[in-house]
Amino acid sequence: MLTPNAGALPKILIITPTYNERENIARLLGAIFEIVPEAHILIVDDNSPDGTGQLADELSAADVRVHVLHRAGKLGLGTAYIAGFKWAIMHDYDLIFEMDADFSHRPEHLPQFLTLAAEYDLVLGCRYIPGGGTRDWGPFRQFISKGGNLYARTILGLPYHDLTGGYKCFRADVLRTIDLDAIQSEGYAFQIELTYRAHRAGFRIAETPIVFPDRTAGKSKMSGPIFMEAVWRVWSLRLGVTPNR
Ligand SMILES: Nc1nc2c(ncn2[C@@H]2O[C@H](COP(=O)(O)OP(=O)(O)O)[C@@H](O)[C@H]2O)c(=O)[nH]1
Ligand SMILES: [Mg+2]
Repeated sequence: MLTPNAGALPKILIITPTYNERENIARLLGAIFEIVPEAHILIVDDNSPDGTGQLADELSAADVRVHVLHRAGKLGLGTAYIAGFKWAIMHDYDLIFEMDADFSHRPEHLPQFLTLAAEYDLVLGCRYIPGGGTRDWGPFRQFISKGGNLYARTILGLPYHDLTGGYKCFRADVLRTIDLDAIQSEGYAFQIELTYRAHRAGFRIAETPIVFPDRTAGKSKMSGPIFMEAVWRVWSLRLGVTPNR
């Protein structure tokens, strides 16, 4: 399909939501630019008490490739990405990544996403296919994550092996087509719902193996309620409570 940017190099945006990631953000930007210097990065910060937003502003002032969206308070991962997606569409980016700020989504994997994005509309970073995996996880966490993926995959009838992960690359078309305002999920459910909606809309989806190490700096923001949201939201998607586009 012809896009406004057909023939030219794709404009790449990496969206990274932050809440208290002061120890990670500057290092992450450096690591990304070392691998994909032509990319732009959008930090969506929720008024982090540790001053991540202020640091992001300083990084943005020093580099035209760095952009920042500030929100008033901790409003959740899902709406942070939706705000980022809308910003990406408004600014005509062609390829839009989701990436955590804590190095669990390793920048070294970016090139393999970019290769597949030439042919696919959505590329999913997958821990649970050959070549992928987790590092430093105990057996219980592995069991919950693998079990959660099997649960969502089975109930929604999807052929993909990592539905809860959030290292993804979208072609702008996907984000323009999906009704972003209809998405209400926040955490793991948000990732499941995006892939489900893209699949239902008929987009071509590829999987690429990623190795996912645990964060070494800062703390996880995921919680029991975020996990439970995914458990029931899968059924609400399956039963069509949420519109399919
Ligand atoms: N803007 C924003 N970012 C968030 C929020 N919750 C989590 N994040 C960010 O989302 C990414 C993934 O969160 P993380 O706590 O590492 O999740 P985990 O890897 O599943 O433990 C990190 O970059 C967090 O800083 C939120 O409410 N708002
Ligand atoms: Mg993390």
